Amino acid sequence: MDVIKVLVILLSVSLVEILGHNHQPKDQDAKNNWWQHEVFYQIYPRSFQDSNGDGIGDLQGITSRLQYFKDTGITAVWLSPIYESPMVDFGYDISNYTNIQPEYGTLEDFDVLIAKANELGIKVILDFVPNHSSNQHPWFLKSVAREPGYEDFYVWQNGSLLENGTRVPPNNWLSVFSGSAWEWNDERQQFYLRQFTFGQPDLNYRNPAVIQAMDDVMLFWLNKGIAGFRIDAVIYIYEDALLRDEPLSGTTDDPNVESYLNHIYTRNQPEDYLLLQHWRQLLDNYTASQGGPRRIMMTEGYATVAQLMEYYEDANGVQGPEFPFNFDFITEVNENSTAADFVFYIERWLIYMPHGHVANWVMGNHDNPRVASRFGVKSVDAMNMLLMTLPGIAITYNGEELGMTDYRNISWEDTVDQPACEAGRDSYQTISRDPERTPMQWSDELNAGFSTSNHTWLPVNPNYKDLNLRNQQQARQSHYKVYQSLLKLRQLPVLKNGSFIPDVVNSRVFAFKRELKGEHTLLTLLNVKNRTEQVDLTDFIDQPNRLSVLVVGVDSHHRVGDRLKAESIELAPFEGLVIQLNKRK
Ligand SMILES: *[C@@H]1O[C@H](CO)[C@@H](O)[C@H](O)[C@H]1NC(C)=O
Ligand SMILES: *[C@@H]1O[C@H](CO)[C@@H](O)[C@H](O)[C@H]1NC(C)=O
Ligand SMILES: *[C@@H]1O[C@H](CO)[C@@H](O)[C@H](O)[C@H]1NC(C)=O
Ligand SMILES: *[C@@H]1O[C@H](CO)[C@@H](O)[C@H](O)[C@H]1NC(C)=O
Ligand SMILES: *[C@@H]1O[C@H](CO)[C@@H](O)[C@H](O)[C@H]1NC(C)=O
Ligand SMILES: *[C@@H]1O[C@H](CO)[C@@H](O)[C@H](O)[C@H]1NC(C)=O
Ligand SMILES: *[C@@H]1O[C@H](CO)[C@@H](O)[C@H](O)[C@H]1NC(C)=O
Ligand SMILES: *[C@@H]1O[C@H](CO)[C@@H](O)[C@H](O)[C@H]1NC(C)=O
Ligand SMILES: *[C@@H]1O[C@H](CO)[C@@H](O)[C@H](O)[C@H]1NC(C)=O
Ligand SMILES: CC(=O)N[C@H]1CO[C@H](CO)[C@@H](O)[C@@H]1O
Repeated sequence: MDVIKVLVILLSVSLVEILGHNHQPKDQDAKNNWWQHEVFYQIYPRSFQDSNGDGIGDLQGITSRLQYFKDTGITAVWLSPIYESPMVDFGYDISNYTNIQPEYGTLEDFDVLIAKANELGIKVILDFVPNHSSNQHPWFLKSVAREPGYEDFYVWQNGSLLENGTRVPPNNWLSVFSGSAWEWNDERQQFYLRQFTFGQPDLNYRNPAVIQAMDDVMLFWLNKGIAGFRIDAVIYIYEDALLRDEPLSGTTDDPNVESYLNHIYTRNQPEDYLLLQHWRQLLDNYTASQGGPRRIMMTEGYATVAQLMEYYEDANGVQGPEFPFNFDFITEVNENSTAADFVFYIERWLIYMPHGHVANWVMGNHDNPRVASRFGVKSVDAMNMLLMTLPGIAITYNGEELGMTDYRNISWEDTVDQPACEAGRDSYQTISRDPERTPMQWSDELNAGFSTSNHTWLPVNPNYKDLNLRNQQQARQSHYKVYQSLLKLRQLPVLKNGSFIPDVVNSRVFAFKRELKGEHTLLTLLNVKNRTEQVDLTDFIDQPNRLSVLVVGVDSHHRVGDRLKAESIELAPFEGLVIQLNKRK
């Protein structure tokens, strides 16, 4: 059956369940706007499910868990890289853009994954890593050998030779990891640009043949039936054509660290936006010619809010990706933030966002500590309530629906994250990204049900004995059940399309309303501090109104269905509530 039809049926069924009557979305809308209120669930394939007992997650493992997404209410997933790679940076260093990493399976496994996902109405987004290839990629090897057609696939420069015989790079650009961004190649007798490790040479996007090659890669995967791309590290794609030195930042005296320079010639160059606009055209053309749901593009880049907004569309209104990831819940707020800080950063995105676009909220990913470790384990449910009741798109990193925690206590011997290894035995622990990448905790069986191997690529967090999906499915209340009920709630028109009205109640508590004509208003209420609060919302809520509780966290004294009085609502430390306002007739 047609994916869209399945989606429509699923949607209508849930709406009937929630509302007691039928809101049939128009088929056309469902097609074009399917992504606008979607929950995108990030799968870290290496840690999700191992099917062959080698201790490493794989594609067949993901396929075997697709039903889990359907049961949870997730209809779109994005996969961190699965391409062939020497795995120096766990797949962010690609040696063949059109093949699957053998540890993860084969192209046939991928076809099966897509077919099964389609059957279940789940869309698949792939990670696309254009900033560089691996130095093992045949393109690079050919470029080193100056094979015709490949000479300029990468950014090659002579640099200069000092009188005493020392070679110096063409300019002062620095690698994100450490030291010069230029690596000398003996065979070709030139420097190549690499903004990450020496094994990750930057592709030269000023060469039309490179653009064509990457377009072909995109079409290869689109033809396999994916719904779009998540594009990695977009701010690094282009560098200044004149190779000008970057000015000193003045914030550090260490000439080897990235922050020594102000990166005005290597980040967020105007051409980055043009390339994304080109890819957007490619995707739109593809959708137009092939039919089916809109193929979309979401981009990763840590940048200022003004720079990010230009990815949505530029000053001339030319469209870029459907949305650039909003990392504010990771980069701007933390365990010490006040209620006003939260509201400020939510509003900032909404205010800066150009008209006609859709907001998005990233609560976690494979590069940052988990929610339970950033905000505290008590905040897990409240943060999911926040994520799921804001306007627009929600992005969940695998395991966050269970409230998984970082496993910081990974030994030096077991550490595999490249930057952590480079940092050395004494300081790896604070910067390592391994703690948030440990295997998914499915059950209390061996290796949390992730693998039957004696050795998993990263250790399983020992807390899996209690903290696992099966326990949470069986418990009367659990983080998972809260998450599931929030996903169901998202089918309500008021959450899809309602206005957003926030209120800072005091420095510890904030609230926001979602309102839509003809629908019950929803209210989300969050206590972000460690003390019990008694709040009075009479100024914020139109009277008279009856308040009934829709979603509560696992530790709450409130229950779903409870009636509350606007003049006095008690919130436990870090508690969140989702409340429905029922107008008195
Ligand atoms: C990349 O993988 C594809 C399989 O899709 C294979 O046909 C091709 O030969 C590989 N390319 C290189 C350069 O190894
Ligand atoms: C780079 O060096 C080579 C060999 O010394 C020389 O032939 C070439 O002209 C140089 N290229 C530039 C752009 O200076
Ligand atoms: C050559 O000169 C440069 C610049 O003065 C200096 O940094 C470098 O150490 C010298 N190299 C040798 C081998 O003397
Ligand atoms: C998209 O289609 C338009 C119209 O056919 C064409 O001019 C343009 O080159 C195409 N762009 C891409 C990137 O495929
Ligand atoms: C929060 O504040 C405490 C106490 O000042 C401090 O130790 C901690 O590092 C802060 N956390 C963050 C993420 O800034
Ligand atoms: C950390 O790991 C070491 C070695 O495996 C173990 O002895 C210790 O108990 C662990 N500590 C915590 C807090 O888990
Ligand atoms: C796992 O460990 C057990 C006990 O140490 C051993 O008998 C078994 O052969 C090991 N299995 C594998 C696949 O290495
Ligand atoms: C509500 O949905 C309609 C139809 O999809 C759309 O045109 C409108 O812009 C949406 N309103 C809001 C506030 O998002
Ligand atoms: C919150 O307060 C309680 C009681 O004072 C204390 O035990 C707990 O550690 C605190 N939690 C956080 C996350 O600060
Ligand atoms: C933003 C970013 O870091 N993007 C990727 C570019 O390449 C490096 C090195 O592989 C990766 O670590 C990044 O994830």
